Amino acid sequence: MRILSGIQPSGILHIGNYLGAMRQQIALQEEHEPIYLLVDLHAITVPQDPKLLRQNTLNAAAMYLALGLDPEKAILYVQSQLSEHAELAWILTTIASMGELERMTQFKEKGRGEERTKVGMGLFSYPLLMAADILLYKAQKVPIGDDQVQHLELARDIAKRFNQRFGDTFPIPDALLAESGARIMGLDDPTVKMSKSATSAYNYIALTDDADTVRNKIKKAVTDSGSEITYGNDKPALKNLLTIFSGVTNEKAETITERYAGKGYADFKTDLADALIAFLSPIQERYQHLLTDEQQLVDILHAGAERARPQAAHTLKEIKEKLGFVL
Ligand code: ATP
Ligand code: LTN
Repeated sequence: MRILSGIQPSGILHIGNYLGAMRQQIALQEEHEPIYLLVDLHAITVPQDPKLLRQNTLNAAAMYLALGLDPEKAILYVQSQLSEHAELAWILTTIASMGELERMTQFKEKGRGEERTKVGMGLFSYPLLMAADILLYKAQKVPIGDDQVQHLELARDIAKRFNQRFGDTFPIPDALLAESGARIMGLDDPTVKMSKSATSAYNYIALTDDADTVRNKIKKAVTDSGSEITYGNDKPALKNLLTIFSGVTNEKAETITERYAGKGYADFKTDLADALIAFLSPIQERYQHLLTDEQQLVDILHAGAERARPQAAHTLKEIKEKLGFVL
């Protein structure tokens, strides 16, 4: 079974990316040979500083490895290194309609504020590039956070339409959502998802935040009214903090709440910050060490692309034949 996902190398990675997507992605390497893409072609749909994009791509590779990705088991590479992604994305623009792309909430949100005529074409067609990533490998399972489900549904529709028009080609991919953590909310606002593009750094815990920053951010995290530590929808801010606590300690949320019977938010927050720091510090040590050898990272990414290339080329050839291109 083919598993594939992508992550944008466009800035910091946060605990939401980890609990919602990366944790599960890395666990899947034990039974399958999953493919994980650093999707730089997606990242440039909003303006990127070239130097930063390059560094962020290497940083994201280092973070995957620091979190436990084994490049012998999983295939990790940079999307732009295989031109098949862009080529298939073009073909898919002829299968999808303007209407279905206009309905994508991420496009609507990211394009908000801009004059409609100025919203980038890339931002608009972004989900087709994601569909191309998935279909190029005939992936069946796609481990993603909740915010990507709509894009995956579009990929499913496109796969079905292609199959109808040109004959059975693609399996219909399913989303794999984390049991807990598929939607980590902002620390400063539990009604919106934690996001690296948030205007305030108090929205997220970056995987690279140092101990003082973590303590400070958790201290400032908004909480609900009342003082009891309970897990439920009536306390969305606390529920989110408990999901994070549980995610980094592997304890059940109920086990954690039992410990705080009769105690208040102050104790809870101190311990949550400690748990996060204990979780993050060995990862950060490995991460910093990996970044000292840039060439090694580049080599790992090249090797990943070379392992994936034959299958990408094979699928694209099959598609071109079906479309009637002269080969
Ligand atoms: P951001 O909003 O932080 O820019 P994104 O979804 O636009 O995130 P990526 O960084 O590429 O872009 O996301 C990588 C993976 O992390 C995706 O599978 C996404 O669904 C998941 N993810 C992102 N934010 C969260 C979150 N708050 N909770 C759970 N999963 C998340
Ligand atoms: N659009 C996704 C990243 C992404 C992806 C993919 C996810 C690009 N290609 C293929 C799953 C499968 C995002 O913004 N997080």
